[in-house]
Amino acid sequence: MKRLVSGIKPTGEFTLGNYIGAIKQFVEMQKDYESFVFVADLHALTVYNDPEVLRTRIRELIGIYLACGLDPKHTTLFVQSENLFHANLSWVLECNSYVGELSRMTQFKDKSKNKGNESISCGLFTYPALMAADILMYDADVVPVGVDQKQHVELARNIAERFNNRYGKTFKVPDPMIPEAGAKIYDLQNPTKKMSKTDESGKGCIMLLEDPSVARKKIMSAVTDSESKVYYDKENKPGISNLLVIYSLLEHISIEEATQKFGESNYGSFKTAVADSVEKFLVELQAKYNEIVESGLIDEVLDASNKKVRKIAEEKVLDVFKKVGVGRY
Ligand code: ATP
Ligand code: LTN
Repeated sequence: MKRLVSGIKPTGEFTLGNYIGAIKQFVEMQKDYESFVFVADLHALTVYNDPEVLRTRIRELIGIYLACGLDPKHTTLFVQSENLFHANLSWVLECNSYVGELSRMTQFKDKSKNKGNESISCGLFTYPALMAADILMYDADVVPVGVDQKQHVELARNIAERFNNRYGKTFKVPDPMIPEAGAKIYDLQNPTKKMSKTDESGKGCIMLLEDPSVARKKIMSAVTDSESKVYYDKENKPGISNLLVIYSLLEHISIEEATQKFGESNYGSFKTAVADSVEKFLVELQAKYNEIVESGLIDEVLDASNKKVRKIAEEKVLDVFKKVGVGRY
């Protein structure tokens, strides 16, 4: 069975963008792939996070993974920092990456823009090498991510190929997998910008654990356009197109079917339908989440998976150390 590896950072509140762009794919693919899905908590350290809040978010994300339908029978869920080998492999991969290629990462450029070198952590710069370690550690065949992460997966491919050429076949070269529809969910107030958990006002962003009635209001006040016809046109109607994508993915129908359904509707009734759909999704998700939190399942699942991932990782890191010549054996 082919392997899938992916993760999400436990920073900020988790969003509908994280669900549609990432978690939904993991859930749909878990029966066909041996899946490893983790909480990328070491990646969260690239910027300062309150330690208590960070720790809360780590558990929260595992709860969300389970509530969204990741099944421990198919998916090994774990916390990145609890497997100490990730940081070991990351160092070796950093030493096989170049400052030039890391400087070309658009996420680094975006996140460091307008900040002086004295305030950007080195971790923000070397972030993709740690991400490569997460992926290459488990010999991933596919890495489902939102489109914004594709460049990092491509870098992981390059690092794997370079390492294999230098030291002999060690890593599988992974493929990114970007969902076709919903690769990017946009901010409801600024629909040309990604819906992001680090959005300051929060008005344009649906949080998975927020009050569903608040989420409903956010959809009802989403920015649209001055026309009054519902159809998909990302360039000229980014707000409506974004709502069509959200609706079709939550209702498991195509954008064409959603467009046909609302082609004759005004924006008010279209938004009401999208708001109903989002509200229902959140109510159901949160009911499952609360049940999971109370059941103690989170620790049970993590305790069981830790042994498994550490064993795989230790073998990989020892092989890498042997190949690069560090250690006595
Ligand atoms: P930030 O918003 O702070 O940059 P992020 O949400 O992009 O963070 P992660 O939480 O680590 O970063 O992202 C987890 C996954 O969710 C990634 O695969 C990312 O591409 C996906 N994702 C996040 N936001 C969206 C979005 N608006 N649309 C589609 N996918 C998204
Ligand atoms: N960088 C990713 C999170 C992440 C990841 C990974 C995704 C860390 N390691 C390995 C896929 C595979 C992000 O910010 N979304």
